Amino acid sequence: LAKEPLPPEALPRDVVLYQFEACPFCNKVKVFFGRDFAEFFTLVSDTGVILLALPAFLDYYDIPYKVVEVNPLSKKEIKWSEYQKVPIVMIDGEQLNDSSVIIDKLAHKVLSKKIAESTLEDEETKWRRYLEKISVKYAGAAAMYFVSKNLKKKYNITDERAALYEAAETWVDALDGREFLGGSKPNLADLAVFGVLRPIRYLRSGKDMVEHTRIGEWYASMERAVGEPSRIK
Ligand code: GSH
Repeated sequence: LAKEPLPPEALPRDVVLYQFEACPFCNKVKVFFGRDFAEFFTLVSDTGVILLALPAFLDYYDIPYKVVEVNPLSKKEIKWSEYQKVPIVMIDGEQLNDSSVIIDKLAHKVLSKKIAESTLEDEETKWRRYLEKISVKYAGAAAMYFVSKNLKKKYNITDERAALYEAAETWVDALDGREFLGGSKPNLADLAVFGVLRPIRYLRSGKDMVEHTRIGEWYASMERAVGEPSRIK
């Protein structure tokens, strides 16, 4: 499957994140790299859901990114830096300090450029708006789920699942028989929805979603199209 070409200057070639495993600011940035479910919600509330497309986007375009675990005591991995806090992100040799700055710049460098440079079809815009709505709704529902779990009110799960299933079915309806919303290749809306769902796909909620809705086929196509994570181990 040939990937949609992007202007080469729009793509970072080399992305490195320096972090502590347990730093809340780092975790905010890690969401970008598609690691964890809980962090997904931080990003939804902090920066808007469209940014969730980024890890899927980096993987789709095979942009390599590296995560460097910094020793919190010696900090020897960031000895070269004047700024001595984490997270730090290097993009093509440019150093970004502070989680908010990082998220902002990454979003601009990668996503906004793509958005700005492509003349988005109406449909794609419409779907990105829709995604913002449902993700906020679902994130809210899931946050409720964690709260209610603590309170042992497990029956609240139903509503959360219903919201997720409904969103999945609506998405499949929109595909209208096409492999991707973008047709034979994923467009940014496909990548954004995939970016949102990927962190939960193999958790209970994601498995349930694939089992109980028609989204599985599109999801599998997206997995094939996006390919292996470009994160360097
Ligand atoms: N405003 C910064 C951000 O949002 O990135 C704060 C970053 C921050 O305080 N990081 C902590 C750190 O690096 C770890 S959670 N502390 C080490 C130190 O201050 O020496």
